[in-house]
Amino acid sequence: MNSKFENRLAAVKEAYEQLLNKKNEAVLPGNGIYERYINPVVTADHTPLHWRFDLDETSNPYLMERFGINGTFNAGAIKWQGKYILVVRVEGNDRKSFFAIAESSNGVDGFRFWDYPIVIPETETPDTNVYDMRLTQHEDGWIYGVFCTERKDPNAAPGDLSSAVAAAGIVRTKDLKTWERLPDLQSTSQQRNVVLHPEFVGGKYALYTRPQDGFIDAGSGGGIGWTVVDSMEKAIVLEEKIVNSRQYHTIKELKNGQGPAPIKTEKGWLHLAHGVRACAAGLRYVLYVFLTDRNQPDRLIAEPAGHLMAPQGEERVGDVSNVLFTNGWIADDDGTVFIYYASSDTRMHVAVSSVDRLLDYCLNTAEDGFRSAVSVDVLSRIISKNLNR
Ligand code: M1P
Repeated sequence: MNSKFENRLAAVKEAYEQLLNKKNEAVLPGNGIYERYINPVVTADHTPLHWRFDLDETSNPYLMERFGINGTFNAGAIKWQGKYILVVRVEGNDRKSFFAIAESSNGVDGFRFWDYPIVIPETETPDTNVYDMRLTQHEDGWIYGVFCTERKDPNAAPGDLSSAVAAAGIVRTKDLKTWERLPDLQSTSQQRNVVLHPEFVGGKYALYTRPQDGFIDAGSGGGIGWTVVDSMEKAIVLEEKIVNSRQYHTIKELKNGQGPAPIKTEKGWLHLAHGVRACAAGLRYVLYVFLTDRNQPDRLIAEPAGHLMAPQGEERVGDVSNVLFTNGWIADDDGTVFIYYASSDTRMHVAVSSVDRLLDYCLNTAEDGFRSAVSVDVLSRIISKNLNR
């Protein structure tokens, strides 16, 4: 006869396998730029049972969770040995994030976590929290992961238990299993959303940065920055220029951060980023794209107005509601682009597009005119063209 424990274990396992085997479907007809998919691709419930439960009846007779997972979001992405790999930000119920790899063979469903989370070696100054890794397969032969390392602000006033300092932590690997920690990026500003460009530029490593005066407030931080460094083993921001700035009355008025490493195309470097504005409901995070020059990746050449993706339906609700965030995408050899995005700091989704479609969107959508009258003019031209065919 089965014990209560065994019955419960069987039920938990069945629910888990059903979730992991659920097929995903594109939401059609979509907007022509990309297709969203019906189901999230990775949720807290996708984390392995052997992480969450002690599976030994003697020490866990109620088969209760011993390690709660609060969310799985903001994943870096890479195609590796034919598999779609996400380096997921997994957040425990204790609010600490860590990285773990989930892989799928088709990129839209069937994501399964590897058995163990990634072990990130620490520097002399231990990280309090680590999150949002951007993966870059660099032409130097390494796969780099640049992530946010957060530590308590040493200058916080007594009683201030919230002030923190964000810096860019750097790791590299050749097999996604063993990760070498390099010194953090040295910068006079707080840095989150730092991303390594995949190619050398003028013989140097190039980084997209996001200078901020404070942990939350951008202050004088102008948007997506750019810096070049001689070495990733001692990376120091000496000069920083703004590639894509924050702008009044746009989707990136308050904050503007690079998403994953850009994709090289015939027409330039295709970038995915997030913009933030403040409203009565709090901060609203949306995704947008822009294009920079193929030979000069720090020169902006095209940017459609507004967002590419904004939170919809259940995406709008979660731990930090009204947020879409991305730090991972994969371009397949046939030009298919898998955009991995997180909703509301809670779960991971995919949207599928192509390099051609994203370039068409980037180059043939009007840029922001910064005034209502200009938007009406743009719209009127589209209407007239359609009505006078
Ligand atoms: O909570 C929304 C996002 O807030 C931060 O993003 P940013 O650096 O642009 O402010 C990050 O903590 C990110 O992880 C989070 O999703």
